[in-house]
Formats: sequence, structure tokens, C-alpha cells
Amino acid sequence: MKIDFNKIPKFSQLPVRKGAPADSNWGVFGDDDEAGCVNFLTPEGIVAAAQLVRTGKVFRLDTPVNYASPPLFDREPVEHIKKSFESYGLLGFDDLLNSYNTQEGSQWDGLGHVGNLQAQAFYNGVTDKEIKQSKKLGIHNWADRFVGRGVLIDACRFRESAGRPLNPLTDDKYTLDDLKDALKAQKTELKPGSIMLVRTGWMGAYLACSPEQKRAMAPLDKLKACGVESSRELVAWLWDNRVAAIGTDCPAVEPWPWGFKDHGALHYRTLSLLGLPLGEQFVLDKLASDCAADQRYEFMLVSVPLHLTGGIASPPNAVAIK
Ligand code: UVW
Repeated sequence: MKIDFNKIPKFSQLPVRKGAPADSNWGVFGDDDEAGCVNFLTPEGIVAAAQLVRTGKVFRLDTPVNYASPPLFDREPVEHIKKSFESYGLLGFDDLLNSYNTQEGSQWDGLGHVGNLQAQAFYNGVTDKEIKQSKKLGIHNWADRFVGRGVLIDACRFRESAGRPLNPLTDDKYTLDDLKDALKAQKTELKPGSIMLVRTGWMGAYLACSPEQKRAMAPLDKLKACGVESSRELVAWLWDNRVAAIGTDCPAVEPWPWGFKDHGALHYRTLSLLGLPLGEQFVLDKLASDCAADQRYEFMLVSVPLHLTGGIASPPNAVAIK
């Protein structure tokens, strides 16, 4: 669909569809839309993003498969088997990835990942039954659309330089003001149709832990992790700036644990009410160092989610190109 940014309603004007939940954008991109805020990534935005490529540096934003040992939130580890061709009298192999959970490492949460309990629906009013029995809101809707201007907010570096470092291995949060002030300090602006990456410092802190510490912190009820605040003001800011997606280097974008029954949780406010993709466990440290070195916090971002029809989530398969 063709987006006219001037015609998109403000957060204060939502909802536009009769009967839609408060603070939802259901219907803004069409009653049958399944792409959500990824609609903000336009052909014009992609052409502009390509102009940001100046040095030819490429930064991979995904963790290696099986990086977390064990994976967080009780997710299954991947069993990688090399299947030999020797029974054919040949030299060669295929890969088998057994028990592959698309959220074992870096990931985009797709719009079928969580529904809003209060509204008893997923983005755009899609029902639980539709997610279960059809391809509705599948990750395939983003398979060839996740390209545009990436912007890094190095919230971790900002808080450190302000003398207020945060311990990423706690459920402490970066506030909306932290994000705005970090952007100001970086002399970077949000432009409509940006993919926002926020470096929280969690990934670096996790990687520095011992195998025993990683084992101890992995289960759902043991993990504590920082994130960004899950307020109405934060999502209003994201929507009013036409942010297409938010990706972070922490496990849940918002601090973990978040309350599954809390209607104000960021997962509900973004995925289900706004169709805004959440990215978790991204690898941002090398990109952040490069941005600090050349003071350019914007780049072209190319993410090619799995072409899994009806899929719930995907590794981002993302690179930032500067
Ligand atoms: C949690 O918040 C549990 O993370 P995810 O979005 O990967 O489910």
C-alpha cells in the first residue's frame, strides 16, 4: 500500500476503527493489513537509506545459532546434525537443525506472537483461532519488506557517559527521556520510516558471564534483564515518529520479567495494538563502536526474515551497512 505520512493519524487520534481497543491503530493500514508498522518502510525510504552507505562496512546483527547456552526462557537448543551422503558413495553433507525454535537467539517477534488479553485479539483484530488455523499475520508478510533506514540509539553509552550506568543484568529500565536525550547527544534525528535499534548493554553483559552464570539465569523464572520503559508515552512517541520497528540487544525489549496479565506491557502495546515489530537479543556492540567512532548513527538496514508462511517469529538475518 502507498503510504502518505501526512495522512497517518496521530497517536492521540487513535483508534480510527469503531470498536477497536484504545491506543490501537487497527484499520489505519487497511482492515486486512497484516504487515503493521513495516508499512512505514517505503520504496522512497529504501532509496534514501541506500544513500547512507558510504564506507562499505557491514555489521551482522544476529547472534550465531545456539549462542545462548542454554537458550533463554526455557526455549529448546538447536541440534545441528550434518547428514552425510556416504550411503550414496559420495562425499558431501546436508544440515539438519532439529528442534529449531525461531526465537532461540536474535529474533523479530512477529504479529502472531502475542495477542492482547483485554481485547482477546491479535493485531488488527485477528483471532486466536485464525492464528492457529490460518497463515494470518505470519512472518512471511515481512519476508521482502524489512529494508530501510536504521537508527541506533546507544542508550547504554549515553547513561554511562552521564554517570548513571545501568546494570543490564537487572530488570532496570531505560526511560523515554533517556532515549530522547541519547538521540540529542548523538545529534541524530528520527525520521518517518526508521528501524530503531536500542543498545541496552545486555548482550555484552551476558556474553561476559561464565557458563555457570548463563545456565543459572536462563530459565524464565530466574532471568532478570533490562529493557526500555513500557509506557503509553513511549509507544505514542514511537507511533508519532512513524517508527517501523524497534530492535534491542536485550531479551524482551521491555525489562524482564514483565507481567503477562499487565495490559500495559510493551509486548501488548506494540505487537498487538500497533503491529509494531519487536526485535530482541540483537548484536549491536560492534555497530555501536563504529557509530561512536564516526559519529554517524544512521545506516541502511537490511533484514530478511525467514520465508516461513504463517511463521510466528524469525531470526532477523539482518545487516547494517554504513
Ligand atoms: C519475552 O518477553 C518472553 O520474550 P519474547 O518476546 O521472546 O517472547
